[in-house]
Amino acid sequence: MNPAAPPAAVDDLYRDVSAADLQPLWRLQGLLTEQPTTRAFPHRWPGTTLRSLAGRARDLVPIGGGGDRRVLACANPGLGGAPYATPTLWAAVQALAAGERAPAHRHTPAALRFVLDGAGVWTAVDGDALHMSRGDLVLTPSWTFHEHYNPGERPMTWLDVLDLPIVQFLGAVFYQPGEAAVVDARPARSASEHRFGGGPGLLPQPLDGPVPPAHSPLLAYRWPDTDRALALLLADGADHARVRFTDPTTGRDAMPTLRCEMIRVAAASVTGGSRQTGSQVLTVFSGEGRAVVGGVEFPLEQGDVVAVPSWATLSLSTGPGLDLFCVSDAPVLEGLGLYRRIETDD
Ligand code: 1HN
Repeated sequence: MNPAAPPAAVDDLYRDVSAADLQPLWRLQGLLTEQPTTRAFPHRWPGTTLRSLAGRARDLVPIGGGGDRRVLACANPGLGGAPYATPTLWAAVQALAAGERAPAHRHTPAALRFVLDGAGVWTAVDGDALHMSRGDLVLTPSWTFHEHYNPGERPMTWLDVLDLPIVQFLGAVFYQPGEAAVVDARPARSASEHRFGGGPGLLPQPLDGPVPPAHSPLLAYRWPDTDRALALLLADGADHARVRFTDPTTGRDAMPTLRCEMIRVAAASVTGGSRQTGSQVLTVFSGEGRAVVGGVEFPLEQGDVVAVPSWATLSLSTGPGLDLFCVSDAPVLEGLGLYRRIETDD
């Protein structure tokens, strides 16, 4: 700044700059930080609370409005009332009573379902009916029509994770209701699994389609397969094992925006810490233990949902053992050259 500048002229400058919808960088603080900063808090939504409130909503509130889904969204208290678990991830519990149907629609935000308990709901993805039971991961990729129906006798609740905040931020949300015609099929195996669920390392030939889809053609990952993979990895005495749900045709993440992994922490183990750019949502599938997230300690019980903000150190410990389903935005950061992960000793 010119030390000889008359103060009144400088005041005038700032007034005119502001009136012209401009901001001087030299007066802005905190734009470039040495390490990532985020408004999201480390946070835990207890499974007991999620189950009980989803059950009450199921009994009191009919399906309709709000995307035609009965969904309770995890709202991170650091995010100023936004219905987002982290700045990039939507996480929620969804409940469907016996005999109920959530009608077909499609949207550009991609979604996944992870079943924490029970069975009996079907999700049809572009008409392909996928049965959902405990421990299964079911994909509803971007712009695929999807509907849920529960022809069984029992209600079911599951976890939904979407990349909605990312797609919203990028100005790329499109939504379209589906046809009134409904899918009622209940095949033992979906078409996607008939073709791509054959087994480890076995790909049908020739692969379909001139343009590979941006997402995995396998739309369901079944718990017995996940469980077997984790058990094999832990058999050598490691303190934890981690598997990634991938597109069998490319080995890449199952969907372009969401990384899905299952972590098994062996009984009586403590994991080293890790931190990564981008945020994560953890869900306790089984077991119990403790998580330390950015210095905040949380007990972990079945059905808990935990938000892990960007660059927060995460470590896990357990007595009886712990299985965690973990979703992150890592493919987005990797695609942009912004992904960093370090393992720490604490
Ligand atoms: C949605 O379509 C579903 O299809 C669940 O089950 C949660 C949250 C926001 C926007 C759309 C579903 C959703 C959603």
